[in-house]
Amino acid sequence: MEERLRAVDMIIELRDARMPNASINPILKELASGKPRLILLSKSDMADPIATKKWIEALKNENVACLAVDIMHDSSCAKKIIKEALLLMEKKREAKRAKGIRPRAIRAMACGIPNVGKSTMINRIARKNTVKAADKPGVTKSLTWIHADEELDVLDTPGVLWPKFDDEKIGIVLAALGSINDDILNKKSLAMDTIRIIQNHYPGYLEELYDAEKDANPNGILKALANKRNLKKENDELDTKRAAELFLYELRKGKLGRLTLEHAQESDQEVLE
Ligand SMILES: Nc1nc2c(ncn2[C@@H]2O[C@H](COP(=O)(O)OP(=O)(O)OP(=O)(O)O)[C@@H](O)[C@H]2O)c(=O)[nH]1
Ligand SMILES: [Mg+2]
Repeated sequence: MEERLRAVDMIIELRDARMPNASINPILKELASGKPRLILLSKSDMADPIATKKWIEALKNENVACLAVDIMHDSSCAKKIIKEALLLMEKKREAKRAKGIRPRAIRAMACGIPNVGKSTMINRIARKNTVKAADKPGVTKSLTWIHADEELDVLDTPGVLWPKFDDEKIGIVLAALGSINDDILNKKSLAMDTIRIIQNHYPGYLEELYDAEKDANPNGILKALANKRNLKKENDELDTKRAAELFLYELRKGKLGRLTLEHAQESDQEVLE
């Protein structure tokens, strides 16, 4: 990717609107070496709209070009992305025009963690399914150029995760929203850690959703969910392991409502960019 960066005019960096901090690639800014960057907060249809608004405000305060997008349902989204990309490249394109050269299509590299929606975005701009996209991490395996629009070529790239071991919450949030292959994870403890995060940001929300006690702890929430959905073991005990799997599945699909796991004010402003 570093090698290919030399041949691109700009970067389209996708971050998940439900975890705009955990989905940052901290070295991308360096790698970009001054190239224009457009940050897209993807899957905004599943994120808390108030939290997304605050993230966009925080990014704009840092003078970063950014947009919250719902690539799945908003048909005007491709146009908005192309417009922002053209705006970012306008000076260079104008300089070409001044020399009598017709500017060629912008070459943009789509970057971001696995499963954030890079390939889906490219297909949406191209108005056809040119590259494979699916709801699991690691779908794109190679770098592919797509002539997505008359004015925009986009390089699809495989999602990249980088180690950020200093913050345990980042690992939890990435795993909770499906960016890490979860065959290797203990789902019950992941679900409980995630429930704790949601309880912090949205007090009472899960308790009400699952008819749990007001002061229920994460295990109590899983029990209430198991009870509500009648998930029981052979011995008739509540099956909190299956409840944990169901909880994670529904969270990732956005079925628990519009929830954001990381809020703007809690992250260090410096890392934002
Ligand atoms: N709800 C919703 N789902 C989206 C959005 N964008 C992408 N998706 C879904 O997210 C899943 C992953 O999309 P991909 O485009 O394959 O993600 P990717 O970033 O290319 O992933 P890798 O190639 O694995 O790195 C797919 O199931 C898409 O349908 C969005 O804006 N909203
Ligand atoms: Mg992909």
